[in-house]
Amino acid sequence: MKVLTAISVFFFCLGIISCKRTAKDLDILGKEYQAASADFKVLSVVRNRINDGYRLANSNSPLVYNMKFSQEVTWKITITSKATGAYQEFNGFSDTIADYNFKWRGSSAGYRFFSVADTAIINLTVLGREIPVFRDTINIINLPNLSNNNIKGVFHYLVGDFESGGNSFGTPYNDVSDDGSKFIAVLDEISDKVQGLSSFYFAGSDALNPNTYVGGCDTRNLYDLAQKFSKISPDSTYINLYIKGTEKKGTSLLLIVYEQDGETGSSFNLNINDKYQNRVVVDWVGWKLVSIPYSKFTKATSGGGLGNNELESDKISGFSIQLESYPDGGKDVEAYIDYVIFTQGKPFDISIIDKI
Ligand SMILES: [Ca+2]
Ligand SMILES: [Ca+2]
Ligand SMILES: [Ca+2]
Repeated sequence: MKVLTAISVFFFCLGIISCKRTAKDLDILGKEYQAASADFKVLSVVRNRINDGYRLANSNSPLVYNMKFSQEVTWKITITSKATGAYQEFNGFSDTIADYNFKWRGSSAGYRFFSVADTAIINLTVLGREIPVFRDTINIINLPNLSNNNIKGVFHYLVGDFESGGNSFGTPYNDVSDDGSKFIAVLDEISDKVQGLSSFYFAGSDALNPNTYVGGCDTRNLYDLAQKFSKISPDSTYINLYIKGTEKKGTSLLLIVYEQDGETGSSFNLNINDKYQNRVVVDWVGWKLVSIPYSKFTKATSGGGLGNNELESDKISGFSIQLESYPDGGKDVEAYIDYVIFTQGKPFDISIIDKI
């Protein structure tokens, strides 16, 4: 009788499942979700490098393990930075881990990147066990260089990462009719950042001259980016940057791209070259990756920009970020910025570095 009841319950459950089966149910019931049995064991582990320091750079091997388990099991590998909070995870179902189902070269989930001189803690957990079945630690002594690199058909050019010594933006400037004492444009090491040791903190007040304009900063020269980009559709060229909004609502960042139309080399004249803009209203709190196709930029509303009046990716030569109290003038505004990178082919995605 007990057996019959059990069978009835089993088929009753099956009945419910078959009536309302969804893709999610299939996942839950599927083989991919297999808990470790009581005698589960990690039979062998070999890391592709055995020393403490780890170069994840383009020319070096990514982090790879060769592991063998006593059974097929649902597993998760988490990688957590000791210093910065950077995090990544990989999931799978198998009795083996090798380079076809786990390979890491430094990608992260969320906004925070892993850093050089960081320590990464690696934990392998399996379904049905609370305690990791394998732990490892590596010291990251190098990371891939994306800039000026074409990876899986996506070209990357790093415009600025706001690291001390490597900052490619020039001296900031501000609306001289505003209260200059409130204008701050500095590399910031104190608050959280996306990449490296610092981001860029941009703050000011539009109260004294409420024309929405507060201040700005440009690449050191408006020809610094010349001849870096290919002649492809402006739909496939992306201006990407991480922006952190704060509680100060009403902050906007005006992104400006300059093109060398009427001249080449080490000169830039607004009267013969194009100038395009796109305004980002920073209406969120915390970090966010903003990616804008170049085709969404429009002719700048002030300060020259008198080229051939055509958006041309291969003519891009310079970049500016301006801080604004927009849409309403007169406010105290602020934002943090990090990792300004232009891409061609696809919008920026840090996970591409695992595919090098
Ligand atoms: Ca940075
Ligand atoms: Ca102003
Ligand atoms: Ca043009």
